[in-house]
Amino acid sequence: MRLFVGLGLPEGLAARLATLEAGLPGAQWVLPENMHLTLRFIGEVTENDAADIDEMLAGISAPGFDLHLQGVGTFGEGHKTRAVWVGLVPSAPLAHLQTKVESACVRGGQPPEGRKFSPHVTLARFNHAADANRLQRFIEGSAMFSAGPWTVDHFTLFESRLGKSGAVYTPLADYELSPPVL
Ligand code: 2AM
Repeated sequence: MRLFVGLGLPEGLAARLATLEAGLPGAQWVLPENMHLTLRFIGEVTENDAADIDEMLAGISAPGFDLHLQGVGTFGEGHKTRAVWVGLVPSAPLAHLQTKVESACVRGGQPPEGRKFSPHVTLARFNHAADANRLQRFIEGSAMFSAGPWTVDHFTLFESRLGKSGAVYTPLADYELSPPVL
C-alpha cells in the first residue's frame, strides 16, 4: 500500500480553494475532496509496516492549532512548472507536529525524509509544459488569496491509490490532537 500522513481540509475551505482552479490550460486540478496538506509522504509499504507506522502515529501527543492559507506558489518555474500550490502562514505548532510525525515514521521503520518540510496544499499538477504567460497571470491574480483560519484537531494516515484519472486518497486512520494551547 502507498501511504502518506497529512491534514484533510474542511469542505468549505476546499470549496474556496476550488474557486482558484481556472485559467491554466493543461493543469490537472486537484478535486476539492482530494485537497490536503502532506505532513509526510511514506510511499509503498507492506501491511506490517503500515501497522507499525500506525502504532507510532497513534502515540503522538501534540496540541491542535489554527492554520491560515495564504498566497500561491509553484514547484519548478515557467514551462518546467510541476505543480501549483497554496501556501500557509508559517505555524510553529504545525512544524512541531510535522517533526513528531517524521520521527514516528522513522521509529515505525521508515527511512528518514531528507527533504525540508515545505507546507503547501497542491492545487494543480502538470504532466506537460505549462504556458508560462498564463501561469504568471495566475500567480499574480491569486497572490492575495487567503483563507481560514481553521482549527486542526486531528491528522490522518491516507492511502493513495494511483488510477487512470488521478490518485484517490482514502483516510485509513485519524489521530486526535489535544486542545489548542491558547
Ligand atoms: P503534494 O503534497 O505536493 O501534493 C500523496 O502522493 C501526497 O504526498 C501528495 O500530496 C504529494 O505531493 C505528496 N508527496 C510528497 N512527496 C512525494 C513523492 N515523492 N511522491 C509522491 N507524492 C509525494
